[in-house]
Amino acid sequence: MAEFGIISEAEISTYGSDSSRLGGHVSSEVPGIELSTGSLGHGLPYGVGLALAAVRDQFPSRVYVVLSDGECNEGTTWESALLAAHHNLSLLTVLIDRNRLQSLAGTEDTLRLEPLGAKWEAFGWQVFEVDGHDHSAIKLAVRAAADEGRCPTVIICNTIKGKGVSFMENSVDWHYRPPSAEEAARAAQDLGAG
Ligand SMILES: Cc1ncc(C[n+]2csc(CCOP(=O)(O)OP(=O)(O)O)c2C)c(N)n1
Ligand SMILES: [Mg+2]
Repeated sequence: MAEFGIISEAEISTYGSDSSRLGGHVSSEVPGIELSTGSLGHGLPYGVGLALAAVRDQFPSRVYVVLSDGECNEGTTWESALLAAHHNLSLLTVLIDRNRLQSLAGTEDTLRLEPLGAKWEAFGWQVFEVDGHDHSAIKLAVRAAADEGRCPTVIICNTIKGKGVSFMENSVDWHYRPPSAEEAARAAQDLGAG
C-alpha cells in the first residue's frame, strides 16, 4: 500500500502499536481497504454480496475470495457457499489456503474438515485441488474457473505454513509471534533474499 502511495512508508513502522491504524486485523478505516476482516467467516459473505451485485448490475467482473482453512470452521462460510451455488455465481472463485493449521493447532484435531473437496462439491461448487506453492497450477485452475458458466469454483491450495524458512515450516509458533531482527535475517537468507 505504501508502494501505491495509499499510506506513507513511515506509517508501516507503527504496525501493531497503540493508536496505529495498522492493526493485526485489517480495518476499513485505512484508506484503500474497503472491508474490515479478521473475524473469521466474513470473507465469503462479502464476496458473495459483491458477486450478486455484479450479476444484478450486469457488471462484467469476477470476484476472488481467499479463505483460510480455519475459516471453513465458520457457519457463515457454509451459508455463503449455499447461497453462491443457489444463485449459480460462476463469476465467483474461492482459493483456500489449505495449510492444515489454524493458528495454534491442526485443523483436523480442532474441527475435522476432511473430506473438504467433497463437502464443497456437495454444496454445488466445482472443485480443483492444487499444490498451493505451484503458481502455474494455480493460474491454470483460475483460468478453468473463469470458463465454468454454471456454478462457483473453489480451488483448494495445499500449502505448508512458513514454506522455505527452515525454522518456521509447519510450526504453530509463528501465528502471533513476530520474528526478531536476527530471525528475520535468517528467514530472508533461507528464502534467498538475505
Ligand atoms: C470469528 C473468529 N473466531 C476466532 C478467531 C481467533 N482466531 C484467530 S486465527 C484463528 C485460526 C485461523 O485459522 P487459519 O486462518 O487457517 O490460520 P493459519 O493457517 O494461519 O494457522 C482463530 C480461531 C477469529 N479471528 N475470528
Ligand atoms: Mg490455516
